[in-house]
Parts: sequence; structure tokens; C-alpha cells
Amino acid sequence: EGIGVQEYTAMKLKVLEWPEEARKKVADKIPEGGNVYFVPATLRPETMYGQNCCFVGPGITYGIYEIAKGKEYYFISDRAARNMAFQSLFPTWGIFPKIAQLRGSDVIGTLVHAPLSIHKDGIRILPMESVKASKGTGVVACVPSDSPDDYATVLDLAKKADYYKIKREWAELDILPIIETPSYGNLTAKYLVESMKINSPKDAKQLAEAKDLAYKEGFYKGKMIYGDFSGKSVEEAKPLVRQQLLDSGDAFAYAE
Ligand code: A2H
Repeated sequence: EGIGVQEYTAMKLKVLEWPEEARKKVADKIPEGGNVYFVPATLRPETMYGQNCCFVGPGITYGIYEIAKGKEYYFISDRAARNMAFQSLFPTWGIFPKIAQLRGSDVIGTLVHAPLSIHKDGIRILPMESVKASKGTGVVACVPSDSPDDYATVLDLAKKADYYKIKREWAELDILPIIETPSYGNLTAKYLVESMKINSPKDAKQLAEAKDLAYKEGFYKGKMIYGDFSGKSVEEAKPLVRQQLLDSGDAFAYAE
């Protein structure tokens, strides 16, 4: 982690359908007409077209926080809620109204609508062991075309679907090419995971290296091949996609 401020784009993924266990825990707390959003924090807003699931840490404790009374609720880590309360993202400065507490494992399988994603019928909340409670919102958008961590994780989830108690097809949605790069083609994460022979999401050292390579190549040499800014460089497109998401209300700025 560097010095200074990390400017995240916090995406709003609306819950369409809870799994049974989670429904029991939230049913009496969310009024009719109230919407809950999972809020992944990303540094790559220009890749959000390719979201094909969304990760939580199965062992992490999360809260559901009231953002607009009776109307809008965020599913985020307690730590993120505290930060947001002091960035005036909640109705009353410094107050973070927690209405429910859940573990990541309680919400696996939740169906959410992800803004910009090509998967319009919704994507699933799935487990990722390497999600850190100490970073962002503790919720991570999964973009397997451009993030080696995400790619390695969806492969593993599909392979061991029974072990993870998920449906295999939840981890096997189509992977959308979004960015073309000179060195790695248009599925950078797949290219790097395969060429570096990364076999599991637990290959932390190699994945860190792959993440570095993917980020540098994508940001400095990548060209958009999908979406409203197709044809522009990633460097140009990134702030444009971000602004579009902020303007539409599908995302908000979050710093830490
Ligand atoms: B990024 P930084 Cl396509 N635990 O979004 C683990 N990882 C987390 C996290 C947490 N609590 N919160 C956010 N992240 C991920 C997209 C993406 C990201 C792509 C490529 C690279 C990439 C889709 N996943 O990140 O340590 C989120 O994944 C590599 C830099 O704060 C977020 O952006 O610098 C990024 O890590 C934030 O990492």
C-alpha cells in the first residue's frame, strides 16, 4: 500500500433475490420497497462491463447500513461504514446506522443487478478467500477478463462448486473482452494466469506479479474494445466511465 489517498469507485449492485438464510436475517429489517445494494470498491471502473460475479470474504463480518430511511441500504464491511460516515456519505455525519449483521458466508448465492455488466439478468455473490476486511468495502467486483485474482478465483469456484456449495454455472458466465493490449491480447488475466502457470487463487506471490503486469499493460497500453468509449485508450476512458457511473447514480466516490 502506497502513501496518499486511494480514490475508489463504489458501485451499487442492487439485490434482486436473497438466498433463504440471508432472507430470514434481513426480512423483518428492510421495509417493503427498500433496496439493498452490495457495494464493491474498484480502481478499474472502465472494466465494469465485464462483471460476472461479485465477491465477499466468507469469514468476514458485514453490516447492512441505512443510507436513506426505508429506501436505500448498503451491504459493506463495518470498517467501510465507519469511513463513509466521516465522508458524509450517510444522512448524519459521523453516524452509521447498522440495521443487520451478516457474515459473507450467509450471502453466497445472492442475485444482484450490476450496473454496466453485460449479464443483464444479474450476477451472483460468491466467496473469495483473499478478500481483505481491511481494504475498500470488503466487497469486490469480479472481472475475470482483466484481473488475474478474479480469473483464478472463478476457475477454482467452478472446479470445486460442490465444496463451495454454489452452482457451477454461477462461476461460469461468459468472460467479456473489454480491453485490447499489445502483449496479452484481449483477455489479459487469462493470458497471464495461463502463461505464468498459476493453478490456484492461493498462488499469492505469482498472482501479485500478474496483477502488477496486468495493471501496467492495461493502463498504459490498453485500448477499449467495448462500451461507449470503445476505441479510446484506457487512460482516457477510465475517468469517462467513472463520471458516467457517478452521473447515473450507479456509483459514488469513496476514498481511503
Ligand atoms: B479491482 P488496492 Cl479488472 N480485498 O477492481 C481484496 N481486493 C480488493 C478489496 C479487498 N477488500 N477491495 C478491492 N479489491 C480489489 C477490478 C480490477 C481491480 C481489475 C483489475 C485489477 C484490480 C475488478 N476486480 O485491482 O490494493 C479491487 O479489484 C488491482 C489493483 O486498493 C480493486 O480494483 O490498490 C483493487 O483490489 C484495489 O486494490
